[in-house]
This record gives sequence, C-alpha cells and structure tokens, in this order.
Amino acid sequence: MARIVQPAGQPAPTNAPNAPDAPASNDAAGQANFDAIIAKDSRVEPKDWMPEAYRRSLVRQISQHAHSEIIGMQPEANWITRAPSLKRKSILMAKVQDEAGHGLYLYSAAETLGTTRDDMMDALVAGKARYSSIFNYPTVTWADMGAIGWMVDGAAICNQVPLCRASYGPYGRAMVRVCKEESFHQRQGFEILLELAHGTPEQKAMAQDAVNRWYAPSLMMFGPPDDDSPNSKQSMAWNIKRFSNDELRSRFVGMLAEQVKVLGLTLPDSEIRFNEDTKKWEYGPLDWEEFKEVLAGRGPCNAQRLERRRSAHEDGAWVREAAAAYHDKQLAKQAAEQKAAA
Ligand code: FAQ
Repeated sequence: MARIVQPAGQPAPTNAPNAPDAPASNDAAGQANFDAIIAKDSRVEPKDWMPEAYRRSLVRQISQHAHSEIIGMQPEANWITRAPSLKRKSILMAKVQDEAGHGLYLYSAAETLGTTRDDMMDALVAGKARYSSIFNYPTVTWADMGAIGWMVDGAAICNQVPLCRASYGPYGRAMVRVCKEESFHQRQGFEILLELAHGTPEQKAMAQDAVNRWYAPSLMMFGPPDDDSPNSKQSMAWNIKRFSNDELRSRFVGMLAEQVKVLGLTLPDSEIRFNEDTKKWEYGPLDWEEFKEVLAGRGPCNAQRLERRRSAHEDGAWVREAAAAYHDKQLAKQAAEQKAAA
C-alpha cells in the first residue's frame, strides 16, 4: 500500500529525525536548536531535528488519539439506522464522518514523524495499540447520543483546545480544525439531551440514565490521576501537554456542573463543589480499577470494538489495493512521460 511519508517529490530532509542518514554530529546543534524552540514556546516542524524520545512520545500520543477517533465512530454508528428522525439521522451521520476525518488528519500528523499509517493500523488491529477508554462502553439508548455529544465531545474539547498550542506544528494545526468540529458535536449532543429532558417523563428518565452512565467514564478520558501519570511531566516540559490530567478534569467538571442546570438534569456525584480557596472544582472518587481493567482490554465492549475494526479493515483491503495499483500506475505513467520528453 502507499507508504508516503514525505509529500511526493520532496526528499526527506537530511536533518529530520526520520532521515536514515542523519549524521550523529548534527545532534548537538540539533539539540540546541530544539531546546531554543521549546524555550521560546515556538513550534517544532517535521524538518527540524528533534530528540528521539520527543518523536516517540508524539507518535505514542498522536497514534492513540487517531485510533480513538476511528474506534470512536462505532458507538454512535450503532444508532444511525435507529435515529428517531431523518434530521437526526443525517446529523449523526455527518458527526460520525467528522470523526473519521479527525482520525485521518491525525494519522497524517503522525506520518510526518516517520511512522506509516499502515504500521499504526496494523498495531491497532493486532490489539497492540491504545485508544481511548471511553469507546469501550455500550450505547444502549438514543439518549446516549446526547450524552456522548455533550460529555465525551465536551471532554475532548477541554483536552484538545490546549493541544492546539502543542509544540509539534502538524499536531497543533490538526487540533484547530478538530476542535471547531468538536464544538459543533458537543452542541448537537446537548440539544438532544435538552429535548429529551423537556419531553415525556420517560424521555427525561432516559436522558438522566444516559448522563448517569457516561459521567464517570467521561471524567476518566483525561487519563490517570496526576500522581499516577508517567508521561505528563516530560510531555509538559516539551510543551505538548499544557495542563495536567487532573487540572483539565477539574475544569471539565465545572463546565458540566453549570450546564447540567440548563438541562434540568443532575450529575451522579453529590461531592461536586467549587473550592473557593483553590479555585478548583472538586468531585467524588472515581473507580480507577475499572479504568485499568478497560485499558487492559477487559472493558464492556473492548473485544467487540476490536473485532469490528478488524473486519472493517479486512473488508476494505480491496480499496487499499486499488489505491496502491492506481498510485503505481501513475508513477509508471510519469516515468514514461519523463522518458519520452528526455
Ligand atoms: N484511554 O501518562 P498518562 C475523542 C494511557 S478523542 C486509554 O497520563 P498521557 C473524540 C496513556 O496513553 C479521545 N488510555 O498519558 C471523539 C498512557 O499509556 P502509554 C482521545 C489512556 O499521554 C468524541 C497511560 O495511560 N483523545 O474523544 C487514557 O500523558 C466522540 C498513562 O497515562 C486524545 O487522545 C484513556 N482515557 O495523557 C471521537 C487526546 N488516558 O501511551 C468520537 C490526546 C491515559 O504510556 C466520538 N491525548 N491513557 O502506553 C492526550 O491528551 C493524552 O494522551 C491523555 C493521556 C490525556 C489521553
């Protein structure tokens, strides 16, 4: 399949970290340049030298993020055929397609770091790659579409707006568009819940039940508590992450606590309060054992999500083969034209 890492016709820059012949003597100058970029809070671009650990950490985070968008299509796609009206169906289809687009921007950003999309996808279908814990929970009622939009896309926005300033240029730029689309997603989820909450008593109960079930998993999307987050410190020192997991989680709780009043619903946590001394939102304990179980592949839907992705990947093999054959044909055509012109 197409293995394009550099844009066609552009050789990999020799000082790029993925250039196989990058001379070791560049490292000292490259490191100094990299340190200066980070100190100035400027942007590292694919052509810049970067420490191997920085590159690896970005590939780790971006590939996890891309896979989340791709697997994240499944819980909502589950409701496309059952959406309650044509309008709801077309909105949901557009949203799910947006998530596919987000995955593709992110795979492209990771490719600029020298990792091919094929390699990332192979790791995902082999069950060796991470994706967000949140997508391993089932979507049992229509109200779950509202709760996902409001809470899951809401958490994604809280986490990703700061990533628009991530030090790695292609990642930060991809986040700008992703966040714009996520804002729309969040509003459509909120609007679904608002309508249900003002509907019949059964519809209101269904909305409340969905909020109850998605609340804790959406808080866990921000990652483990700060004292159990091995990557945060270095990631923040490199200006990839701007805020810690707990800091963002607390902001998110504050956002939910205000917006839930407009919905006329409640959050399933009696300990939520704004601490005037610390100026932070506090909340009750979360079940981090459940989080670990989900990350270990033992969540309610892990097996089903992975199996679905595997079969979709296999079913799509002919598309990849056709694209690769077309690509090879174009190269052969170009070569023949160049030969004829010489
Ligand atoms: N699920 O040391 P930290 C979306 C892993 S997109 C699974 O704190 P870090 C849009 C973490 O990878 C949702 N794994 O790690 C949408 C690490 O493992 P590793 C995805 C998790 O990187 C909406 C280990 O735990 N968003 O929702 C999770 O500093 C609706 C230790 O953790 C992003 O990926 C988790 N929740 O901070 C789509 C945003 N949390 O890699 C469809 C970008 C942690 O060492 C429908 N990512 N882990 O093996 C980030 O901001 C960060 O990677 C964090 C984790 C904050 C997720």
